[in-house]
Amino acid sequence: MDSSPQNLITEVVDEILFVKINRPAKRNAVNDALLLGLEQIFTNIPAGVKCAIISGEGDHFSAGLDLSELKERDIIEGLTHSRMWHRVLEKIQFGTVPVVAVLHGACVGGGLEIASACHIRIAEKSTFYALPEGQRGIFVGGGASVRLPKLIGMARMADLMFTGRVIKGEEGVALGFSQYVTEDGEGLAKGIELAKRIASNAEITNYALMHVLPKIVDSGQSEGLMMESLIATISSSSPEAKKRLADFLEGKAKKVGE
Ligand code: 1HE
Repeated sequence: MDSSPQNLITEVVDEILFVKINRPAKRNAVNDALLLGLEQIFTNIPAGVKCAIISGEGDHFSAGLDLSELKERDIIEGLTHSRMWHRVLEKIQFGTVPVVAVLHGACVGGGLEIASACHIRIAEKSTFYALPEGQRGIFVGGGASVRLPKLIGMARMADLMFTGRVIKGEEGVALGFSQYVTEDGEGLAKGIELAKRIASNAEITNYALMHVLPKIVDSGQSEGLMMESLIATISSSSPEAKKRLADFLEGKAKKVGE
């Protein structure tokens, strides 16, 4: 669409926003313009959209930071650049709709950081994960050290960086990189299936999963338990929850697994 930021394609179909990273000649490497384009998209989710799906054009999800832009920076410029990544990825993680990442090919460095900021990851079998920062003599700067240990554990993240280890899609699902793995070419269909399910949830449930659960996980036990009680009470007192509970008791709602 013409209004999409440079190197990004967006399209809304029903309640789903499709976001495609579209820089295949550079393996979807993320330069500053592309990153700011993502910020623009995830700050302005169109009304009526209930879930987003992010994927990559070409043979790869993303080769990470555009290394050609990694020029000499002084300390303040370096900090500002890393904090820009943090700001944009927080727009994805703590935006208005859950985001499903559909991965294939390279999902490395900053590409893995983008995927980690999403709420569900689906990996096609061709996906491979790595943190080449270790080999490039730098450190992750887009939030991986906070988000990735929550998915795969600290030891595994350190292993990726110490050794340059590459994890493939099927192994990655067992290790926590993704929650789903599909045959090549089938990731988007799976993404749409999940996005439709997510879109059919009560809004308060999706809100709680996106905005409250991460705070509970980051907090101490007594604060976490109190936050859980608060959000449980708020959500169950909503008219939507009351209707859904009544529907179940009257045999009008789907059973678990249907
Ligand atoms: C790039 C980049 C990039 C490709 N920045 N230009 N990320 C990395 O260290 C990964 C670097 N990339 C690779 O290891 C490989 O490109 C791939 C394994 C992903 C794909 O290989 P392949 O054979 O399909 O492609 P290619 O021939 O390596 O690359 C095609 C073009 O894309 C080529 O440019 P050309 O002008 O010579 O055609 C590459 O230079 C270009 N390209 N990847 C710039 N990353 C917030 S901090 C995050 C820090 C990081 O993300 S560090 C990790 C960076």
